[in-house]
Amino acid sequence: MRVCSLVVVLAVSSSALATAGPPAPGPEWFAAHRAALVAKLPAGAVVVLRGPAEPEAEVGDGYRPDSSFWYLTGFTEPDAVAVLRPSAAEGKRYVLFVKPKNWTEERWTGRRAGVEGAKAAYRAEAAFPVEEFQKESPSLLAGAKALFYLDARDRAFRDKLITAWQTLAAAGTESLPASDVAPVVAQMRLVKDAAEIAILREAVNLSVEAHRAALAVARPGVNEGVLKAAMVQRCLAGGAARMAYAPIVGSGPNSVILHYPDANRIMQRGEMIVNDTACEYGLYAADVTRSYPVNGTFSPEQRALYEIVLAAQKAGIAKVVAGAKQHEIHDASYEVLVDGLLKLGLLKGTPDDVKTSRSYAAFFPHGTSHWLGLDVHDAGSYEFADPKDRWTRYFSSNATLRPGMVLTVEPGIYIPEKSEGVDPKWWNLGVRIEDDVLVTEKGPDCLSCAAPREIADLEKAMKPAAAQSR
Ligand SMILES: [Mn+2]
Repeated sequence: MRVCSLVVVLAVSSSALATAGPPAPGPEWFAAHRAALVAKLPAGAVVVLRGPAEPEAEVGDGYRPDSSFWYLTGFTEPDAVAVLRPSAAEGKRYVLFVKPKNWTEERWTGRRAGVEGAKAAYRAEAAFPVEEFQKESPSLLAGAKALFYLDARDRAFRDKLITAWQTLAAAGTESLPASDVAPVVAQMRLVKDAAEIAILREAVNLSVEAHRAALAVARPGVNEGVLKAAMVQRCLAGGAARMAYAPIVGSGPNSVILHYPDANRIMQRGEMIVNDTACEYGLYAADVTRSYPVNGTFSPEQRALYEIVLAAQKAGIAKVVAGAKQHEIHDASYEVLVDGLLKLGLLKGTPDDVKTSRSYAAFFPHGTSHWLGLDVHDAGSYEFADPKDRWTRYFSSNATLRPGMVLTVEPGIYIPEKSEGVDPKWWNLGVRIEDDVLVTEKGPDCLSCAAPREIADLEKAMKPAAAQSR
C-alpha cells in the first residue's frame, strides 16, 4: 500500500519535478526595469547599485542576491556594482563591476560570469573587475548632477561612495545631492508584471503542494519537525532554491507563538498546529499558513475559533479590490474577529470598548496584510496615515490597491495559557489562516486558496494520517 501511494504522489507531482528549474526572465526584462528607473530620475543623474558580498560565515542557505539589485540587473553573483549613467557617452551608460574569472577561486565558491560574461549575458556596455570600482568611479561619477544609490545594507560601501561623491562636489561650485533610490525601486516592485505573476503563481502552487504534504503526515506522537521536513522536501524537490522564510510549525503551546522557530516538539492529541511555511521559487516568495488539529478532527473550541478566523479572512480577501485602500483588509478582518470573540465571551464590552482599550491585542497581536513578491515582506510603501505605532499603522495603511499588486491576508487568534479570565479549555489554541492574493481588475485572485482551508477539507486531507494514529 505504501509503495502504491508513493507512486501516486510522484505521478501527481511529476510536472514540477520534471521542470528544468524556475523560469528566468531574459536580459531585456531587466533592461526595461533600468530604463523605467532612470525615467523617474532627473536628467544628469548617476545611479550606483550595490550587489552585496557574501557574508563571512559559511552558514545558512547560501548566497541570495539582493532583491532590488537583481530586479535591475539580473545578476546573481555576490560582490558586484552596477552604474547607470543614462546621459553619459555610449560605453558608459551601463557599467558592471563583477568578480573576474579565476578558476582557483571558482572551484571553491562557484562559477562566475566574469568581465566578459557581464557584457555578453547581462548587457553591460563596459565591465571591470569589482576591485577596480574605487579607481573607476570618479570618471563615472564626474559631471553627474545627482547621485542615487542602492546600498543593499552594505554601509561601508555606501560611506565610501558618498565620500567620493562629496569630494567631487567640493571641487565644483554647485551642491550635488546624494539620495537613496531604494524607495523608488520599491514602488516599481509593488506592481508585478505578467512574468513576475507567473513565477509567483509557481512559488505559491509549490507551497500548496508542500502544505498538502504536511497535512498527510500530521498526527499525534509525531514531531513538529516531520511536518517541516515534508514541506522543505516538497519545496526543494519542486525546484525551490530555499524556503521563503524560516518555517513556523508550532503545536499546542507553540501554536500561540507567532514566529515559533524550533519545530522540535512531539505533537499531542487535542492540540492545534499553526503551520506558516512556504517556498521561494525563482527568487519570488510565497507565504501561506494553515492551522489544523493534530488528530485531524476539530474539537468544539478549535472549531469555534477556526470559524471566526476563516470568516475574518474571507471578509479581508473580499476587500482586495482595485481602488480600495490597503487598510480596508485589516478593518474588515478585525471587525469579524472582534465580533466573534465578543460572542464567545472571550472579549468583554462593546466593539468600541475593545478598540479603545485594545483588549483585542491579547488575542490578535498582529496586522492582517503585507506586500508579497521578491521579499516575503515585500518592498513598497504602505502610506500610513497614522504611523504612531503598529496598532495605528494597521488601521491606516492608505496605499491604493492596483492590479498586479500581491499581498497576504492573514488574520489570527491566539489564546496563551493563563490568559486572564479565560476558561482553560481555550488555552494554548492558536489559529492563523494566510493566503496570497493578487489584485486584478476583476477582484481578488486568491493564489493559494487551493491549500485545504475549509474545516471539512482539512479533516479530509488529514484522514489518512489520523487513521494511522488509532
Ligand atoms: Mn505573512
